[in-house]
Amino acid sequence: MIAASIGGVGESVGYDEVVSTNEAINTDRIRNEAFRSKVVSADEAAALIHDGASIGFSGFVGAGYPKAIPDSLAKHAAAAHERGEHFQVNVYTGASTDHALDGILAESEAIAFRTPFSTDGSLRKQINNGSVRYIDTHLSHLAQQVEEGFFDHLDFAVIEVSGIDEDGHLIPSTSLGNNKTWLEQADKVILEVNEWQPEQLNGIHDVYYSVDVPPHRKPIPLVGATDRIGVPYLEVDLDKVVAVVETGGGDRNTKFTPLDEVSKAIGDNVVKFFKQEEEAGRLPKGKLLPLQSGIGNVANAVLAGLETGGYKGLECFSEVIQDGMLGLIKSGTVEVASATALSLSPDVIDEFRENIDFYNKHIILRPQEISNNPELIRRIGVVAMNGMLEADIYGNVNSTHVMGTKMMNGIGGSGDFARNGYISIFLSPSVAKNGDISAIVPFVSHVDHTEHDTQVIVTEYGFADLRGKTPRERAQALIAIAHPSYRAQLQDYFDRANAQPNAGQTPHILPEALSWHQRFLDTGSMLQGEAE
Ligand code: 0RQ
Repeated sequence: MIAASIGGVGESVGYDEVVSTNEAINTDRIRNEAFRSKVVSADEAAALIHDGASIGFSGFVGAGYPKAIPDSLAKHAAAAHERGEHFQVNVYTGASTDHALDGILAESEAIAFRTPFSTDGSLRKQINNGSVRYIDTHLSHLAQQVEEGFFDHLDFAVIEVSGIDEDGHLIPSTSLGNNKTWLEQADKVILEVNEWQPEQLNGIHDVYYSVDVPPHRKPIPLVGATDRIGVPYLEVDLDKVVAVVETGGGDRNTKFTPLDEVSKAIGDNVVKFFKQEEEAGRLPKGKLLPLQSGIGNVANAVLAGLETGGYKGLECFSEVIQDGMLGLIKSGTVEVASATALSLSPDVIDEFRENIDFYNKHIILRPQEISNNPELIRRIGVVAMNGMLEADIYGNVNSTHVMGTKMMNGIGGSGDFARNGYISIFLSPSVAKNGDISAIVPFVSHVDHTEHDTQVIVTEYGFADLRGKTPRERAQALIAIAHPSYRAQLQDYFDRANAQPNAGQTPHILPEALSWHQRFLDTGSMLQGEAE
């Protein structure tokens, strides 16, 4: 067991023995008497939530989600169902949470509606069988759209914090996400004070409080990725706080798969592209522009690849800080990383905790309406790098729907960054499922990012620089980075499409455009068989 001191409380907690979140914990993190007087058990707090409630939960990519209330709520729902009563809630978050929130609520059939992003397998099944209403939303949009009344009014905010100070300010935990907006918009607030979260997180956050809705919106005064424009705490109206629960459970902390050859090659190709841009004077030499890196194994591998590129003092303006980024900060490759969540795997969480004073100087966590803000992404000139499921020969990208119909995770922040970035890069291994699926197809089966928003596509076979290219030129660049086993097939499709009379600006053979996906569904592979 690895034991480490939780700052400030002088106790030791083993990270591989996550404290049962429903056990009574008596923390000294609640330093305001008015809040302390509202402490109840998780079960008591969950019992306040009614059937049909719309709840804004904290949580972003496995970081900073409430650890105790979802479990109690799931039990509450299961008991109601046993009594033959209806009990379901509407779940709003920052982004994905953990099985301990999405999974157990889904398994108790307690979720009626979910937005904006989820990666949980149990919930994915319910989304795809239609039993959960899911709205896949740009992460920068949700806070403002809830404020503007595009969604249901929030009945509850259930927010994890790492402490409450003497003045009643909330010290956020490992993610800020939409917490500011949920606290402002919800009628009632339930707080979880989690003593597993390091107290030294105090000071790492930058919460900007003046984002109004139109017609009162003003420019956000952030001109560099490393600027601080807000306060390091969240505010809440004490009168709205109906319960405070003390918890001690750890974040999800997903383990990344070790770097394989394909991911490493993708990372190397991104660096080759950067070197080309530096040589051409389109990116500052040795410094680049602030980087955004998406979620997933490939995005993480690309960050690791930057180290070998010999860069020092880079800046990141991203949404999640994952393992790869922490390594870059440690080596000096990255000087400062701005994001909305800190989502680290067990392999590096101890490294973070042991050197938290160092990392706090190099990390800024912001609300996601700031980390993903189109105005800021455009102003700062962010280089966006996101994973994809597939791209078509003209550069349209599908990030969300497997075979055009089944939801994978959601668009997340990829659209916020791709549409507004200085350069927008999409990354993928050239094939999935042991070669049976090509990542480059004649026509994507679902469009998340149009050809107008994608500029560079990278596989292990190279990068396709689509800037300044016509659709026909883009097709040749993309076929060149497809997996060799699919290149002839793609070229054949393109040549025949192009040879048609009146082939148009963007040639397609319409009855064949989605035939690769149909072939996969019928035969288990996109590869053309002998018989065809
Ligand atoms: O499935 O694990 O069952 O084998 O998809 O694929 O190659 O490991 O790539 O982890 O980078 O994820 C698009 C899902 C890529 C991710 C996506 C299968 C493949 C594997 C994962 P297995 P890889 P990654 C910032 C930005 C949208 C949100 C986003 C994502 C699994 O990047 O969710 O960008 N992006 N947010 O086998 C069927 C295909 C496939 C396929 C891959 N064409 N068809 N399955 N897979 N390609 C962060 C936030 O927004 C919070």
